Amino acid sequence: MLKIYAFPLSLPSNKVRYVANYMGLDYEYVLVNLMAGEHMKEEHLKLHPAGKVPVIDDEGTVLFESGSIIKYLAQKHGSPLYPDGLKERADVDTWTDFVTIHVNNGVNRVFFNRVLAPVVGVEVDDRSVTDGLSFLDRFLPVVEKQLSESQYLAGDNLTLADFNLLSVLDPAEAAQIDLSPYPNITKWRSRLQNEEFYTRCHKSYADALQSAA
Ligand SMILES: N[C@@H](CCC(=O)N[C@@H](CS)C(=O)NCC(=O)O)C(=O)O
Repeated sequence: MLKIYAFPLSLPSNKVRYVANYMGLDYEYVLVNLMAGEHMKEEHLKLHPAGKVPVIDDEGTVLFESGSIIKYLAQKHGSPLYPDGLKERADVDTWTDFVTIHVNNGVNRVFFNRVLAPVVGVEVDDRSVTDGLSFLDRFLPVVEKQLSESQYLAGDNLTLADFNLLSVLDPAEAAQIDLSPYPNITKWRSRLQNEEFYTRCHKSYADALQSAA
C-alpha cells in the first residue's frame, strides 16, 4: 500500500495528503514527528537524503519533493488534476511555479517570523517580515486577478496548482496575513476548505497548530 510520510504542520506534507485524499487513494499515513527529530533518524534518512517530509513509498518507489510526488500520483492514476494537453499542463506548471517561488516565499517569511521563530527560540527578523509582506502585496493581486477570470487557478478545472496554492495559504490566519483584500482567493479557498479531502486532514491549519502546541 502507498505510504505517505508526513507531519501535520508541514505545508508540503498536507499538499500531498490533500491530493491523495481528493483522488480517493488508499494510503497509510506515517507520522514523522519533526518536533521529536524523527526526520533525522537513520531510518528516515534512508528515504530522504536530507531528512525532510513529505516522502512517499509506493510499493518500493520512494519519492520526495511534494511537487514531484503529486505529479507522480496524478500521472500514475491518469487524473485530470494534471491534464495531458501540452498547454493545459504547462498552465498547471506555470501557476504552480509562480505560487511556489513567489507567494510561498512571502508566506514563509511572515509565518516563520510571526509564528515559528518565537516557538523555536530564534530571533525574529523584522526585515524578513516586511519583505515577505511586500512580496505578498505584489504577487497575491496576480493570483486574485487569475481567480477573478477563471474558476480555478489554471483555468476552469481543478488541478494540482490549486492544491499547491491551498497548502501555501494554509498558515494565513496563524501568521495574520490578511486575505480580505482578495475576495476571489477567499471564495475559492473557503470552497475547497469545505471539501472532504481537506476536512479529512484538519478543520483548519490554525487548528492543527493549536493541537500541536
Ligand atoms: N520543497 C520540499 C520542502 C520539504 C521541507 O522543507 N519540509 C520541511 C517541513 S515543511 C521539513 O521536513 N523540515 C525538516 C528539516 O528541514 O529539518 C517539498 O515541497 O517537499
